[in-house]
Amino acid sequence: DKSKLGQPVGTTLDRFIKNKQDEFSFATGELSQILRDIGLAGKIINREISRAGLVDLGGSVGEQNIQGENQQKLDVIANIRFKRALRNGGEVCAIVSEEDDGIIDLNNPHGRYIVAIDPLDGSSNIDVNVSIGTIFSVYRRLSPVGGPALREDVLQKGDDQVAAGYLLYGSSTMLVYSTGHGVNGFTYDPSLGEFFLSHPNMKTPTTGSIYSINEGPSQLFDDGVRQYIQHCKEQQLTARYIGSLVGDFHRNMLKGGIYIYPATPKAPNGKLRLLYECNALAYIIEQAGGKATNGKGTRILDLLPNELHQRTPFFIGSSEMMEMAESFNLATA
Ligand code: AHM
Ligand code: MG
Repeated sequence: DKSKLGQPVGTTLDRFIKNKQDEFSFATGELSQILRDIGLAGKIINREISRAGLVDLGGSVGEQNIQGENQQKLDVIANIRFKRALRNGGEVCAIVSEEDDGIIDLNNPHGRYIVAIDPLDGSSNIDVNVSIGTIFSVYRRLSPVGGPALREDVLQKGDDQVAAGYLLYGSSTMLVYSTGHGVNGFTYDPSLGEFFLSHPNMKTPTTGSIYSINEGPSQLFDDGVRQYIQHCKEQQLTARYIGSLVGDFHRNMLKGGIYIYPATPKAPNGKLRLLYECNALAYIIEQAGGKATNGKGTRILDLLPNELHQRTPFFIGSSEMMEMAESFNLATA
């Protein structure tokens, strides 16, 4: 039994990465090592999450991260686990994380890669047993090896990603990633402790019937966004919104749909963060045949960041739905 890629069913993540390393001759296997490190940390987080209701890991530690959000204990745990895995792997010199203010130097001055990560996204959903995720982007550093990573290393545009992906801790745990040669998805088998290739060469439908937006504050949205939502209703599309970006994104990518987190007067750049939320998913959706923009006609992957925790309005999904949405002049007040 063979998958579409010619990989035997039952291909583990490690085997798949190994095969790809041969195929694309990733210079030294460093990128492969990073993906394996992320997979390993993901397994550990998966274990912690699945016990969250049992061992009082849920709830807030009573501290806020630098963006004034309540940090969940699992946010902290996930942040530590990913940093440790990437430090020990040795290939990554610095990390940008949703949970840390500045650039995190991993004391790997010879590491040639940078990782931007949201270790646990949608963490307000932990206490209510709803899916959450990890989102990551990998960049090659620009500064010479041997010294510390610089701001220019971490402020690269999304087009410069060399790999990106996410883990979804859902009814199954999945790892989905791309190195710019299509998108592949792996499902975790907890009894074997392995990720297996389950979704080879993922493509998103060119159109679909799902729209995903938190419509509560719609009175604050620009006219174009409101009119597009009205259009979705007139078309009798299906509204689906978990409030966990990875879950909402993953569903829409598989089934066809559009996800929107627009700007409001209070949050003129929306809520979601360019470096470790939007860029990775934009890279994945483009690899899967879809589109991602800021609703002002600019591809997410073209945005040049100037701050680590910069936000952007976010429109992402099936190409025809994105084109329809963009035709509503989304940024017009
Ligand atoms: P977080 O990084 O603090 O978890 O916030 C990001 C989450 C996304 O997962 C989700 O898409 C969004 O916030 C939901 O926001 P809202 O509750 O405003 O709809
Ligand atoms: Mg987040």
